[in-house]
Amino acid sequence: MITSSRTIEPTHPGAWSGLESTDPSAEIGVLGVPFDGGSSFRKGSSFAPQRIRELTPHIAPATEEGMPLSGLRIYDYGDVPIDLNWQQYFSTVEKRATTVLRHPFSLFLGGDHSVTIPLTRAFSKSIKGEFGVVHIDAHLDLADTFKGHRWSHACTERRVLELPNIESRHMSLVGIRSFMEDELLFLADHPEIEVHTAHNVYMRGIKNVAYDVVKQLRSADAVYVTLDIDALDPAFAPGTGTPEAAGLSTRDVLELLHIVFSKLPIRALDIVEVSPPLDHADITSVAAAKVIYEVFGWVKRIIAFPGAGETRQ
Ligand SMILES: [Mn+2]
Repeated sequence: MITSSRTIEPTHPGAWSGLESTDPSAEIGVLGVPFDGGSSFRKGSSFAPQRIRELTPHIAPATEEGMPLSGLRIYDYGDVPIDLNWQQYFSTVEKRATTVLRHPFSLFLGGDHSVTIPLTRAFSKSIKGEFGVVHIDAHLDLADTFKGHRWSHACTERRVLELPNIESRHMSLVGIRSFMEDELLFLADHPEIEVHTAHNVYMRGIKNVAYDVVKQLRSADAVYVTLDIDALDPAFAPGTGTPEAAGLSTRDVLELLHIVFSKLPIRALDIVEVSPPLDHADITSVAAAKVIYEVFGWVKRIIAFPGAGETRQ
C-alpha cells in the first residue's frame, strides 16, 4: 500500500514556489500593473496580479519537462498602486518598470493591454540599440484611436511603433483573428509588419510560425514579448474581457515561446488581460501561471545558468 503525507496545504510554501528573493541581483524582476481602465468591454484584469501570485505557492518549482527551477531568484516589486489620474499612473508604471528592467529578465503582470504602453516605453529606454516585439493576441491593437482614446488597449502596438528605437519590420503578431478597418488600412501601408493569424497557425503549425518570427526579429538587439491571454481559445482562457473564438491552445503558446526564447534575445514578457472575476475555476490564471513557470525555466537555461543544458526536443 502506498501512503502519502500530502495534504491540501501548499507543498511549496511562499509566493513563487519559494523562489522569491530580496537580492537586487536576482535574475528575474516581477511587477504587477493592476490597471483595467483601458478596457473597452468587460473589466476585471486589475485582479490578475494578485490571483496569479496566490496560485504560485501551489505550483512545483520545476518546468513541465522536469527541470528544477532551484537557484533561480525572483525579486517581486509588488504592484503599482492605482492612481485615478491615469496619465500620472502610466508615468509611475514607466518609472517602476525602469527599475525592474535592471534585472536580466523582467516579468510584468497586467492589467489590460494598455499597460504595455508605459512598459514598452521603459523597455525602449532601457536597451541599447533596436528592439523588436512579439505580440501574441487575438487582436492587432493597431488602432490609432479607439472610442476617442489613444491609450486604449486597442491602440497598444500603434503607440509602441511610435517609440524611437523600433522598426515596424521588427513587430510580429501571432494568433490574430479580429481586424478593425483602420487597422487593415494601416497594415496595407505597412506590409513589413508580420501577421500570423490563428488560421495560419492552425494550417502551418506553430513550429513553422515560430521560426518565421525568429527570422523576422533576428536583427533586433533585444525583444519584448507581450502575451494577451485572449490569444488563447476561450476554451483555454475563458476569463478575459474580449474573448474571440477559434484561438491558439496553451500548448501552441508554450511551443512558440520555447522556440523564440531559445533563438532571440528576449529580455521581458508581459501577460495581460487575465480577468479573474470572469474566470471559471482559475482556468485562465492557471494558463498564465503555466506560461510563467516555463518562461522561468527558459530564463534559467538561457540567461541565468547557460550551462544548465537543454531538456526539450
Ligand atoms: Mn486582445
